[in-house]
Amino acid sequence: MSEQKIEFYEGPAGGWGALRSVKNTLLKHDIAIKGAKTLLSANQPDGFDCPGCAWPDRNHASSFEFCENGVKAVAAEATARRAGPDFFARHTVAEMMAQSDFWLEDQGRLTQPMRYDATSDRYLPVEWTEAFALIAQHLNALPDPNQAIFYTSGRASNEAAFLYQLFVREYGTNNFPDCSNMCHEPSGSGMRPQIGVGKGTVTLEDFEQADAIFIFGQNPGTNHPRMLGELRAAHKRGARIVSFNPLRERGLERFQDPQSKLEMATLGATPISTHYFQVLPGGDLAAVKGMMKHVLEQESALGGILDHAFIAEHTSGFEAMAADLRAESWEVLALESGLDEAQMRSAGDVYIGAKSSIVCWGMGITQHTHAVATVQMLVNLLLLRGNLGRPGAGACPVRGHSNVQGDRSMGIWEKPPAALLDRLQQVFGFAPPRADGVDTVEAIRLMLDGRGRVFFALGGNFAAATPDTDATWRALRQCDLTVHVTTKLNRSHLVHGRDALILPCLGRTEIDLQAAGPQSVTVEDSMSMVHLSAGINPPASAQLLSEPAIVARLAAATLGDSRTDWLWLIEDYARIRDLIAQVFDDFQDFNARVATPGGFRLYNPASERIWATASGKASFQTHPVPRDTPMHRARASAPEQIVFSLMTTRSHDQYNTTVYGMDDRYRGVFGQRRVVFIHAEDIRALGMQDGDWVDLRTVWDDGQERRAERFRLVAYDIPRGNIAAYYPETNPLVPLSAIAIGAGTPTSKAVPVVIQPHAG
Ligand SMILES: Nc1nc2c(c(=O)[nH]1)N[C@H]1C(S)=C(S)[C@@H](COP(=O)(O)OP(=O)(O)OC[C@H]3O[C@@H](n4cnc5c(=O)[nH]c(N)nc54)[C@H](O)[C@@H]3O)O[C@H]1N2
Ligand SMILES: Nc1nc2c(c(=O)[nH]1)N[C@H]1C(S)=C(S)[C@@H](COP(=O)(O)OP(=O)(O)OC[C@H]3O[C@@H](n4cnc5c(=O)[nH]c(N)nc54)[C@H](O)[C@@H]3O)O[C@H]1N2
Ligand SMILES: [Mo]
Repeated sequence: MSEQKIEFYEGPAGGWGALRSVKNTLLKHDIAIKGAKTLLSANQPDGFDCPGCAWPDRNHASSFEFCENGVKAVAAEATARRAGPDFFARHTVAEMMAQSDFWLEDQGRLTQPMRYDATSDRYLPVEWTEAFALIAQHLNALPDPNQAIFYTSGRASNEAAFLYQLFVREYGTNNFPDCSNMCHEPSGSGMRPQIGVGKGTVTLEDFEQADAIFIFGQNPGTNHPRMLGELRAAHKRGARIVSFNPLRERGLERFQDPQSKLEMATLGATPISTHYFQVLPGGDLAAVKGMMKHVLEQESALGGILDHAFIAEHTSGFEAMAADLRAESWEVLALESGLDEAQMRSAGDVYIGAKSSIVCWGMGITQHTHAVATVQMLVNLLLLRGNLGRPGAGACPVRGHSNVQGDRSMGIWEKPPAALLDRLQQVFGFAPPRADGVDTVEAIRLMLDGRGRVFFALGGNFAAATPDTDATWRALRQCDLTVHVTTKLNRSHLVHGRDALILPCLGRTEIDLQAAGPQSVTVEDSMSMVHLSAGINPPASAQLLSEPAIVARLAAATLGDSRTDWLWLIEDYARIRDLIAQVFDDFQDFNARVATPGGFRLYNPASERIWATASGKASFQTHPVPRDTPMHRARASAPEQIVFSLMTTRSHDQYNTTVYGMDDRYRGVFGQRRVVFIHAEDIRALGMQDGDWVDLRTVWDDGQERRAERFRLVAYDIPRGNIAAYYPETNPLVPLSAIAIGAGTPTSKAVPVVIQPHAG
């Protein structure tokens, strides 16, 4: 582990720093020799889909695309370390609770099913059959199936996700909270009514043709490193790249491509952003309104800027939005966005000057109170110049987990469309539950109220990823049974119900052998490309089951009179894909189409200018600039203190709740994670010094105390009144009731907090 220090990072993103980090990662996991083969098989036509992010791959056939954080994700799974029964015999749950998230993950792959034993406070080995019987017994004892909750993290394959939603609906509930609820839910909620699809409309080819690429609230250098390759190429051919981010993220500034011999040899780098706007957190809606106001003013002055034909033929709501923009004051827009009028106008000029524009966004947009409205404002911007459904243009919500989009396509959705339920009924001959289920935050409430009794998780780390840690832990501990299908040990296994199971599964990198031979699964990336993934490594332990097998065996154990032959289905996953094709029209001929090299792209009506909306048109959506958010209210409620807006974010050495290491190289943080990035003037205003230890306390209106303790102040280039710190350490500060309007997403990018000297 590196020494604790804060040191400005001079280098570009990528480059030799990335190569060094890869070497250390491989050494640590002891996979230096066989690791190379594993790594080279990531994102290859006959290899496995990288378990890192959801950014698509070029043709799925090009040479290995270098990605430092992809290597970390693969190595974390392919590690030689094991946490077997001997490990659990050595540690009580209480002892493991005292360890860090980093330590838990670092114990390596789990090897066999384990059941909690209260007498010894230990997990003890259990047979698979016994484990399934225990779950079935709990599920069948519930008076109402809606007392069971079935969480999904976005790594589950299409096949696993499809079987899972089928089993759970046949069991009788739509309680499907998933990681998407905490992630891109507002993107779907905003786009579906507006343009008729809840997914991005662009492909990688569009990135080759765009004249301008706008990036809102996203840190690709860390979270989607392969996206930098596209941005670098775009920059080199003269495209404008415009970033909106409160922090100057290194990956958005400049990039040294490890695949470019010239850049590596000369220590050269390609700049990424041509324009960089340090917008205030939550200020994007105002900033985009400013851009659009400028566009309309220029249209009046010069003409020829709006795509009138497109607006007339394809959209509704333009006049109302134009009137709203004309009435908007530049003072309010500047105050709320943190950008001055000239900056908003210059961003607008880039938009006007580009024939084709792409708008990308990430968690800096979705994890806010007005996330849905902000997403719709980004789409409004595109609509003004017909930047949808033509080459080089479109909307690009950049998804997180490698198959989070596919899981939703497969029906992992707590608010299933009636058409899906009708089809399930028709194909499988049971009556699916019709009432909506709970999302992630509602699931926590259900357990807190005692109405949620069984919690089952297909992957993920619910206890650490969700908000309001104290409440969430109380909720989980009240359950009769908690079950986690997982590859590695994490916090959620330790914050358990009265009965508890850990069920270890195969990872993507591993060979999945079933009766008909080695199986492939399928995944869908952020651009709706569906392709095969097949593991190449021997399983980490002979006792692991695949996720589809776990779901099928659980279904067989639980459902007495199911017409589905669950165990037959998992003998050959092509049989599961045939069922998927029967349920979803977009997956017609699934087996044949996915067998073609590179797979296929799902039909996306908006990218063909077909609007699957109620009116048959795309719509401009008018929204006021938010001036009464919880942040505004918290500041007004405590005028005697500085109430900061805290954004919780990812370091370069983590994958969500999985902490790979203690460095955040591009932000200059080494050997530690408990830091708070804060403006130097704000440190002075607090009467403190750079490096002081502080506690954070949430300012919320429900009378509950929420604290997170012992963070070190780090002077940083961040707008005044705002701070940033890492998740999951800061999740105790995020109130359960702090959610995005119309999407339920925790607003983890704007938590009102005060800073106090560390007590003790
Ligand atoms: N290596 C690695 N890869 C990952 C992940 C990981 O943890 N590690 N996680 C995966 C997942 S599930 C996801 S969802 C994605 C997440 O990828 P991102 O969407 O990049 O998520 P964050 O790291 O939270 O970064 C959010 C960015 O938004 C900025 N920001 C915060 N608030 C605002 C705001 O109000 N406005 C604007 N304009 N910017 C703001 C922050 O400064 C930061 O740069 O990455 C995926 N890929
Ligand atoms: N404060 C704050 N909170 C956030 C966020 C934030 O920015 N700020 N981001 C939110 C976002 S965008 C997301 S997506 C969620 C993430 O929420 P989750 O998806 O629940 O969390 P992860 O940390 O990605 O889950 C990691 C765990 O998945 C398990 N795992 C890994 N690979 C596999 C596999 O192949 N199969 C199975 N079954 N298990 C596997 C491992 O046990 C690992 O510990 O967190 C959200 N929470
Ligand atoms: Mo995510």
